[in-house]
Amino acid sequence: MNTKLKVILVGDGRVGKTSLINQFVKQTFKTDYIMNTSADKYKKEIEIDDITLNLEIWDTIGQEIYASINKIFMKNSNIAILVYDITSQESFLKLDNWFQQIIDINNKNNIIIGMCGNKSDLFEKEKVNKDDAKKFALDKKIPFFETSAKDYQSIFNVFNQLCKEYIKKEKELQKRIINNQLDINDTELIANRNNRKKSLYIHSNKNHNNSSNDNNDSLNNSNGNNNINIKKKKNCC
Ligand SMILES: Nc1nc2c(ncn2[C@@H]2O[C@H](COP(=O)(O)OP(=O)(O)O)[C@@H](O)[C@H]2O)c(=O)[nH]1
Ligand SMILES: [Mg+2]
Repeated sequence: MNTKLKVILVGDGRVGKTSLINQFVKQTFKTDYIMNTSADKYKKEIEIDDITLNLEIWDTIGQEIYASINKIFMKNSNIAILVYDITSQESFLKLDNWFQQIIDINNKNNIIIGMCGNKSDLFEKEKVNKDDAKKFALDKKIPFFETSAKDYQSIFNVFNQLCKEYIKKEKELQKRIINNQLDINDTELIANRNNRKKSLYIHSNKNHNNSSNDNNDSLNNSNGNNNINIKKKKNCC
């Protein structure tokens, strides 16, 4: 079973993607807002039914101007988490767009997608109708979670459930491999995995001389040439 998973969080700026990841990975929550200007990578192990999964969690940038960079990072994801802010109708209305981008870039049969209505602690300022959110999730056939980045358990539940779904799908795939019953989606998935391994190898060679750490990676642009620097802007835009 492939136990190294790429998980991606997408959604508009300020919905709480970075905060959710920080809570899940480091059990911390900060009230100040620091806008990412690049995608950041985090690592976390999660154990489910005696299986240890190594999650590589990618935090993307919600702002439109970074759309083309985000697309590079959305590729070959195993799990995608769509995030909106329950106090922002606009962030909810943009979910469809984020969903489409994920589907366009990945094989929709092989990616597990979940959706979070974040900032549930701010329920008094709630602007998004919960029934609309549930209907959206139902239409897209994805699970809906209410989260607060202040509450570890709420985000743990999201990762736990989506990883369980991943394991279930992987076991089904293993069965089809053993029984020689692979379909076209399976072969596409396996080819993508092999390509991903190759591109990760190339990427790590390119960055061999760069200083990097798990939480702060450098990346290539669509030409695969120029490195885009990681800078953090405080209270920007
Ligand atoms: N009250 C509350 N604030 C949150 C929550 N999640 C994020 N925030 C705040 O919302 C702002 C934007 O969060 P951030 O994680 O940077 O959003 P991102 O742009 O989607 O990564 C920050 O000031 C966070 O402290 C939450 O669940 N509850
Ligand atoms: Mg962020």
